[in-house]
Amino acid sequence: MSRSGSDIDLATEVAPEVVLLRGFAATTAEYAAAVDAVAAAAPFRHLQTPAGRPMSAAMTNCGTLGWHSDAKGYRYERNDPLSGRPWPSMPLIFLDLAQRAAYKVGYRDFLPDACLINRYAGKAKMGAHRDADERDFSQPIVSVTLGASATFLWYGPLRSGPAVKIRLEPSDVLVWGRTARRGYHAVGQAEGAAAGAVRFNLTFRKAG
Ligand SMILES: O=C(O)CCC(=O)C(=O)O
Ligand SMILES: [Mn+2]
Repeated sequence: MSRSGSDIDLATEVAPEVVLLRGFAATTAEYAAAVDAVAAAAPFRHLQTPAGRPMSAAMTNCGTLGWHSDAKGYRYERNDPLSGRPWPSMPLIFLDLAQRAAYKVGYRDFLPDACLINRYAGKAKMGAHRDADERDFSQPIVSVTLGASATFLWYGPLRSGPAVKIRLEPSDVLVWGRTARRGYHAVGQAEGAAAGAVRFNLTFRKAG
């Protein structure tokens, strides 16, 4: 990992090659407005797992590729299967945020082509998995929290066992790559979900 001394207080390596940039996505109202604009064109929906179960987090995408799941499996799609049209383009403020975060952690040429947007309301959460449907594992995952906080679990190379627990707050950005790129992780319910709080997560990837 390479980063400059001035970044030390902002960048915390919570596990090998998993770096938390606290408060990095500062202008959350602009990001929230961009999420709304994406969702107006490509609505949030509950995808089915390949086994036929609905996912509890609602999802949509922007960028040239969008993550999708149904009975045929996990994959990226160029068009939104709901509309048959291309996914909304990635807002420039998203691209800029993802590239600045990756650069801070030493990824100088991150050019994400996919941004999966997860919406966690009520009891929605995400079980242990790894992001493995992309072609280019030399590029990191840049993951942004908006709205409510939640506990993120980093398991690393094994799907179960002890996990590093990270409380992700709105504006926090988590970047993982290199030896951690295929690490297992999970996320709990949005804090305050019973009272209506909703968490959004932007997950930037180089998928194609
Ligand atoms: O919501 C999060 O913080 C993680 C989302 C995630 O791991 C994913 O979409 O693959
Ligand atoms: Mn993931």
